[in-house]
Amino acid sequence: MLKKITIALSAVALAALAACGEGGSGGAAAGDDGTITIGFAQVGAESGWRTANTKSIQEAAEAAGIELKFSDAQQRQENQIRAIRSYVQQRVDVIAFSPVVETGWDTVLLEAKRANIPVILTDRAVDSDDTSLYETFLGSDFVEEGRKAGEWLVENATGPQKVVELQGTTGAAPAIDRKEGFEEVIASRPDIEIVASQTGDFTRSGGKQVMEAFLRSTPDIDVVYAHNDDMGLGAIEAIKAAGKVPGKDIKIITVDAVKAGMEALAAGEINFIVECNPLLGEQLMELAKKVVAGEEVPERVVTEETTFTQEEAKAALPDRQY
Ligand code: GZL
Repeated sequence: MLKKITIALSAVALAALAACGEGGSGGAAAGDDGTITIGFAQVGAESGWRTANTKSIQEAAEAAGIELKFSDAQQRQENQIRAIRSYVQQRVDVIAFSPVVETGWDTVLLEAKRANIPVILTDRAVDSDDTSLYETFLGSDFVEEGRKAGEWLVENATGPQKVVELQGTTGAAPAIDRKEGFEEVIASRPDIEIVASQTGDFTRSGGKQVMEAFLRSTPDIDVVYAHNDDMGLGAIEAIKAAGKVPGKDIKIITVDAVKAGMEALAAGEINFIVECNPLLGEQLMELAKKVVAGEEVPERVVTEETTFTQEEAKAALPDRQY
């Protein structure tokens, strides 16, 4: 009898120890030789911004001596979830990802938490009530980016404006927030109206296809507000094919400020670009080191960024890193 009770108590003790080790606070342990391994689940390769963001992360990991496991989800949430699960199984020291959409992450992030693997959000946020599921969120203020786009239009629009909007990926934080910020500002001008709005999924081809449809269905478009440069560049193709002059017959406002967008801005085919900085790699690696070491990190790290007019683009282009 005593032996059975002893075995039972030992099992309980072991279970308690295991439970304590899971989801406990404090940093994960780095590899035996001190090397940190980070698992990064990237959205995809949908835009010039994403390409620059991936390059920044890969280069920063190498410079920091951090081992990077990297996956490209091709803009599909199920692929990102699968990648995060694989990083948990591989017992990486820290997981980072850019959530393709805001919702549907709690289950897999709880699995990482129970495995005592800290998670860092980069670029895009998740919409979850449980902020204990991640250590910090490093990325832009997309609502402010939308406000900046709206402010340029309000300041430069003399008279009524019919606006068509090329939204980013449905459900993605930048798409939701850039729309919110833009609408918040143009609400001050009843003569500025969004007459059509549809997702182009942050891709050049998506922006072109949607703009072709807008040009067929919506007469007298004055302005295109594209949630990223790539969709704006697609819209330029469609506008030219329709025999109109982009930047003149139809004004174009975009977000990102990647090289191709800045070149179109300097050439007068885009009128204004709100910068969204993709160079998050160095900050991410510094945060990863702190998190693995169990050090405190800010709940939110907002990236610095600016805006560009056509003249400012001409001056800035020679020094642009992306
Ligand atoms: C914004 C980022 C967006 C870019 C797009 O931080 O998530 O995704 O604006 C990219 O170019 O596809």
